[in-house]
Amino acid sequence: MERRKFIKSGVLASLSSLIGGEVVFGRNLLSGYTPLALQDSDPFKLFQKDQDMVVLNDKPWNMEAQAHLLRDKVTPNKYMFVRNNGLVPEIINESKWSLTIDGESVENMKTYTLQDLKTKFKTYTYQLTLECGGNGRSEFNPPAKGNQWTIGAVHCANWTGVRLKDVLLDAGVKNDAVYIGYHSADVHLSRDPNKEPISRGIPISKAMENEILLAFEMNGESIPLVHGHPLRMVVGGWPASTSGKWLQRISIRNKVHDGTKMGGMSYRVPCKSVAPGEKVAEENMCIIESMPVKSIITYPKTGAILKEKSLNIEGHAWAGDLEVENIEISIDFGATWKSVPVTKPINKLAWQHFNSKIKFPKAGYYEIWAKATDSNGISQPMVLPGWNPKGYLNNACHRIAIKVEV
Ligand SMILES: Nc1nc2c(c(=O)[nH]1)N[C@H]1C(S)=C(S)[C@@H](COP(=O)(O)O)O[C@H]1N2
Ligand SMILES: [Mo]
Repeated sequence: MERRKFIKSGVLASLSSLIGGEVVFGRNLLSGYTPLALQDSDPFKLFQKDQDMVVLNDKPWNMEAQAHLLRDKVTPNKYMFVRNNGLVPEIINESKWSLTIDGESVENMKTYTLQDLKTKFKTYTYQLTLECGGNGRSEFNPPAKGNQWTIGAVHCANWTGVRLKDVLLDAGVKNDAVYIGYHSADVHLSRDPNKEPISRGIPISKAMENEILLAFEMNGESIPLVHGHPLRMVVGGWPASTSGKWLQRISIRNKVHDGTKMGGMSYRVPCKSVAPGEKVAEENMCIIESMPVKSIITYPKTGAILKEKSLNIEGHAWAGDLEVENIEISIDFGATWKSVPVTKPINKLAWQHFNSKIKFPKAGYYEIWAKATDSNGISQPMVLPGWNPKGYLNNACHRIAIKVEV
């Protein structure tokens, strides 16, 4: 019998330092074997993303789309941005996965297996817009720290699951309930098991909306690992940081949830506008709720060269909890605007679409600007909206450049 060659202790020591911990059964490692932790981790392959997605960070993984990649009405996985605050959980046992409802304001603390959720409650599918609160951060000046998202941290997939409201009511919500907060299985960057990478939440009134889901499917399939497999909250219209991935526990709180990234500068903006670069005291920061009205031109791609004097311009628009009522397009740097039709959302909290023929008077360089207005009559600003320390809520008009060559 051929003798098996085990790894040498010197190699083992350097392996341990690479992995950042003891390889506990390292003496059993065969010499040719590369531990999974060190195997090639191409994020495009790993997460089944399109090669044109842009990686902003690898620890934790953060990746965004580009405007022209978001042309689909329902965003497919390969074009969905990824935002992680910590490390993706390594071991997920779907058959043992459970969700616990607890907190000061729960009537009866309860734990549900995935099977319980799927069989005890009615299932719904909604298309829901999730936009990272920091989408557009790269444009703020003075610059804000954090992932330098341009315009691609938004997606609108189909999510299938049970209503958060149905599960909360099944456990029982006391009269003094104010907020819910989520707890997840991802791992803090320090690997300290007592620290959560993120634990955010929403007021009880938002939690009771019909479209807020505890989802186990995305676009008709089980949720991909990086998007929260096997269970996640999906809160359309609010900063996507409220949509807890790898969901394990929801606390019904009798006060505003005080989990990681609920306080300080995280996902909060000055309650009153401040000058760019101004220091803001914590007590003057307010939690971001509904996201502002915004639109994106998805066709053509910026830099396109047209061989005709008219073209169908396509895009999407969304308005947090509200609806988009009007889309206007300008090809003369905002001097005149033309209203174009916008579809109704397929359900509440889903993005809406425009697709309209625009004529260009003659050959040359043009910019196409799009501006959406919500049902309260509030429009996107043409320039950057209010500066804030962490660079949230940039909903300035999207602009693309094209050349007409006939
Ligand atoms: N458990 C957990 N949930 C999370 C996060 C996270 O790091 N951990 N990131 C949040 C943030 S900030 C965003 S923008 C969205 C991103 O969702 P996606 O990666 O599915 O696009 O997930 C949210 N839910
Ligand atoms: Mo985010």
